[in-house]
Amino acid sequence: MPLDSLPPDFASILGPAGIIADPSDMEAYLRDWRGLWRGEAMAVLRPATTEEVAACVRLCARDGIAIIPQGGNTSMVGGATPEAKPRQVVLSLARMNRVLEVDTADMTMTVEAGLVLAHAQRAAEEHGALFPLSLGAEGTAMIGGLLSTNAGGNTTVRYGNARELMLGLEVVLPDGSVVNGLRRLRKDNTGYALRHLFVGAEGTLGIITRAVLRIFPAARETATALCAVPDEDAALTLFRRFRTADEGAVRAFEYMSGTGMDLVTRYVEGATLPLSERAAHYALVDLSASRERAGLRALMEGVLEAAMEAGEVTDAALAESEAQRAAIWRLREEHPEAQKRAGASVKNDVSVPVSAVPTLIREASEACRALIPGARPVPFGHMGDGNIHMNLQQPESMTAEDFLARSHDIMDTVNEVVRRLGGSFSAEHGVGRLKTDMMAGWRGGAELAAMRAIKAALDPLGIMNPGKVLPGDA
Ligand code: FAD
Ligand code: 2HG
Ligand code: ZN
Repeated sequence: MPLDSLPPDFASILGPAGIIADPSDMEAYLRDWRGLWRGEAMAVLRPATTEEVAACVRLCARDGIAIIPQGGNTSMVGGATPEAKPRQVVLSLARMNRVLEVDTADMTMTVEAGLVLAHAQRAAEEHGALFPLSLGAEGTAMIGGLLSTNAGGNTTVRYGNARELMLGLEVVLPDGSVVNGLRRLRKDNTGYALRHLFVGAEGTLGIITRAVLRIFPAARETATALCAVPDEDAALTLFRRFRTADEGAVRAFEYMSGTGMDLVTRYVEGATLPLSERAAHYALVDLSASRERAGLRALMEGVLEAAMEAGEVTDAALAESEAQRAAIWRLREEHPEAQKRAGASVKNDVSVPVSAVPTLIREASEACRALIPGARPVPFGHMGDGNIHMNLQQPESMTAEDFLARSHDIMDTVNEVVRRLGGSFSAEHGVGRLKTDMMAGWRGGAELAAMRAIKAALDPLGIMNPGKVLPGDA
């Protein structure tokens, strides 16, 4: 497919450092993390300021060039990958990566959209504070991408999703005008809360360029345990025990299956199980407190002892050092990488009411095994939020191509269970290009019509991330 050439005005705005046009240098921007999609672009634009972003967007609007905003390109749903079309650019925020201010009086942090999450965490730490968003891709994912997908991750149970961590946004709209909403107010009821429109919009309504984020007091005490549990119900009962004992102390509560843990210990170098025996189910409990002598170790031991007496926990390893804590977390965080190394997999990032998680895992696993004999369910994730990655690993006897050809059947099969349990087909990864065909069935009628009206009002030319989120929005 011949690509159109980039009009020369872009070079005069961005200079040589701001444009990648060499095909081999562009390659990493054209492919997604999962290796499922590859698209085309006339160029990758790398603006360094909001003014440069706005000027680029104005040129794109003038010339009818579609824009695919990109942060760390870790999307699980192909949201940041261009399609195979002749007239589009990837707009990377990577050069806009500064921490502009950390304010420990207001407990806010103002940053540019291309700041990598791990760097945001470190900046908060350097000021004795905490930016709590935490997920496996934190070394690559950027604040603009995290806000645009309303990312969840491991600490949602305590601190909420990315949306709850955002107070203000600066956004370049599809006509190149700039909404300067970089306010740091806890209360601000002044008409439509426009900032929330862009959180979770996956780049279809505008480009986030800067954000004011909430920060929190740093953790002064932590307690972390990996527990072997007999079944999914026991894992949920354990979560309830901790919540009842001290809801404020639970920083994360994650579920993992024996199958997933086997993949991690097999495919990830140095990952070893700190328990004497393999189990069919595991729970990772992470407690933290901002005060010293919070008694988290006693809380952990007390709850685990009671759970063991009740037969809900069969074995547990408590982290005795920061290194052991990191090693336990690694067993959880490496699930996506281990699945990738183990062959083809189909992901189902779904949510149900927390009480329905055990039923979801059991029924969806059973339905998937019946659909594709030999396929291995690898459910894991954020049990405390009702968000399970109900993933399926290819059978050893099947080729990756044959297995992936069944992706939509598999997703439909899982989603049937999810629908019955009152859940959602996308909990934290978004819709991207992977799930647009599910929107009409799940969010049809007035809800989808309202979304289309918002899209048409803000982006009448349809240049912002076409083909993503809304069905038929090419
Ligand atoms: P990208 O992938 O670059 O983009 C994501 C979407 O946002 C795209 O639609 C893109 O067009 C849009 N976008 C990017 N930047 C902007 C901007 N500045 N303005 C407007 N739109 C923009 N997700 C979770 O929620 N929880 C997890 O626990 C989690 N764990 C993960 C673990 C691994 C190993 C990996 C690879 C991914 C994981 N993800 C998780 C998914 C992914 O990291 C998140 O969706 C993340 O928010 C994407 O950030 P990014 O900077 O990579 O965005
Ligand atoms: C996680 O929780 C991510 O690790 C990725 O959301 C989930 O690989 C997945 O399906
Ligand atoms: Zn997740």
